[in-house]
Amino acid sequence: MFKLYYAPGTCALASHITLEEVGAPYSAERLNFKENQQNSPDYLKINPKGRVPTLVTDNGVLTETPAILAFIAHSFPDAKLVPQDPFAFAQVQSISSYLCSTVHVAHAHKMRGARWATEETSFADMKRKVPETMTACFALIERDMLKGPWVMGEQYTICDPYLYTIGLWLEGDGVDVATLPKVIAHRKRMSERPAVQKVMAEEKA
Ligand SMILES: N[C@@H](CCC(=O)N[C@@H](CS)C(=O)NCC(=O)O)C(=O)O
Repeated sequence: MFKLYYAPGTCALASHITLEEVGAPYSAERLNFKENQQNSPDYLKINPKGRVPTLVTDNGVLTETPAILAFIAHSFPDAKLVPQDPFAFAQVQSISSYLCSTVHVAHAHKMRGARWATEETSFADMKRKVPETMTACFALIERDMLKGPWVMGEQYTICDPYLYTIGLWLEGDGVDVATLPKVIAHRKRMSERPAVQKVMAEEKA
């Protein structure tokens, strides 16, 4: 039995969808970011990073979305959420890492400037840059990374819920999604999946 800590509207959605896709036994524990629950003493004992997602497993605690997604996929091989072929799996990890370390970080400059600077003027400048950096990231994804119908082509993989999750931030980040027809078609395809519908309803409730 797994326990996923999440907050609505965050990158934890990718892990939540993936747990649902594979039919894993899990419970989902919602944190209230408005009350700063991610930094409560009790939560910091579980995840000292003060972030979501956190996945509590029988083997210990996992953080970092790419690691959690790969763990879930490998724990439920029948769901075939990662390719067998080593090179194809490395491609999955490459996309996952890009979403985690570049795209998510570009997005975080909108609300979380205090991670990188102290001056109010620096925050405003970082925020102004977000539409440009997110547009550039997603132009690359649209052109080079999304094979269609799924990210890796015919096989639905852990890249799909991850791209879907980060892609939900585009409008709020000031990106003109009309320039991203493949990404938007992928979002629609994802929104039709029962696992996605179930998790979205749960996170909105
Ligand atoms: N690299 C981590 C990033 C985790 C992360 O930054 N999560 C955000 C939500 S999208 C968070 O918990 N933010 C809370 C905070 O900054 O206080 C991952 O991919 O899992």
